[in-house]
Amino acid sequence: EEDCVAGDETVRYPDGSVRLRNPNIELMDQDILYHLALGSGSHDLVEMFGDVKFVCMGGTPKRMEQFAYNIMAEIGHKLPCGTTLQDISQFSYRYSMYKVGPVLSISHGMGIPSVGILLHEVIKLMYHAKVHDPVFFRIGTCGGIGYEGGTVIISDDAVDGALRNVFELLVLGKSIQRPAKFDKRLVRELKGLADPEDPYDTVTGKTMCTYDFYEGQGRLDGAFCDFTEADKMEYLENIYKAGVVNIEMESLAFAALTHQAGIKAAVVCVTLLDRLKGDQVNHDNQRC
Ligand code: R2B
Ligand code: URA
Repeated sequence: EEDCVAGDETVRYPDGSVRLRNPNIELMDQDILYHLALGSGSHDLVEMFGDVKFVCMGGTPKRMEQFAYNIMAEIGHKLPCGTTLQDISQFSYRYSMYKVGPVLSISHGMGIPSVGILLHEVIKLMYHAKVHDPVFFRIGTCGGIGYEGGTVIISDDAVDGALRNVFELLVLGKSIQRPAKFDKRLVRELKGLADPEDPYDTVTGKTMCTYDFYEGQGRLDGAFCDFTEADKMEYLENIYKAGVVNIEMESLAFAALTHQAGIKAAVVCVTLLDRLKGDQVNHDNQRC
């Protein structure tokens, strides 16, 4: 499979556990996962997380708490009488994290810097916990390009605002670029789960990932706007012709960092609106 890195022995141990590509970590007496309020010295990470199979991330703490309860109902997971799910990362005051059996549900905040910091720490968490073959998902919201609100979009590629298929980061003042690749087999598997009876469409396509919600996504309704409506429409029509089906703000880092770690990952987003028809997101479309 051309784009399937999950079987790549250079990034995983033969038993499927996550290998860290950073030799510094093993040399430290403990590793503090600061933004998760966890650490390899302070917590038994194998005991707490060793059975994880799926790591689901989405923007907001409330939605990921709700998602954890949905998973709980789905897999028939029971909590001790009178207890509720605990936010494991509560005292980080940054991200929230819930665990339901083999599923972790974590909020990633908005944008590449936020999801990037989280991915560094969650990938290290998988390594410390000796997790085997985890699959990472981002379940998020997006703007559709030619799709009505309520459409489910599975990303088969991620590109930046200039349609480049790489995640670019300044490291020691120099630009480094990492390929942003998804596991094509996982994309097909997820698409196969769509039911023709579903009251919404499920499609696959190229996702544009931007560094801003307003100007960066060609919106006319930010605090600033130095382009015309015609300029905006020309841009959106161009990216539509290039195969872009939706725009959001995390997929590039998500694809690139999981690919780099040899972790299978997918991004599945619901459209809140069709950007070819407008800019403003109606509150009814976005509940938490
Ligand atoms: C989708 O929604 C957020 C912006 O409203 C951002 O996190 C994203 O990717
Ligand atoms: N999230 C985005 O990044 N863009 C949208 O248009 C809607 C949600």
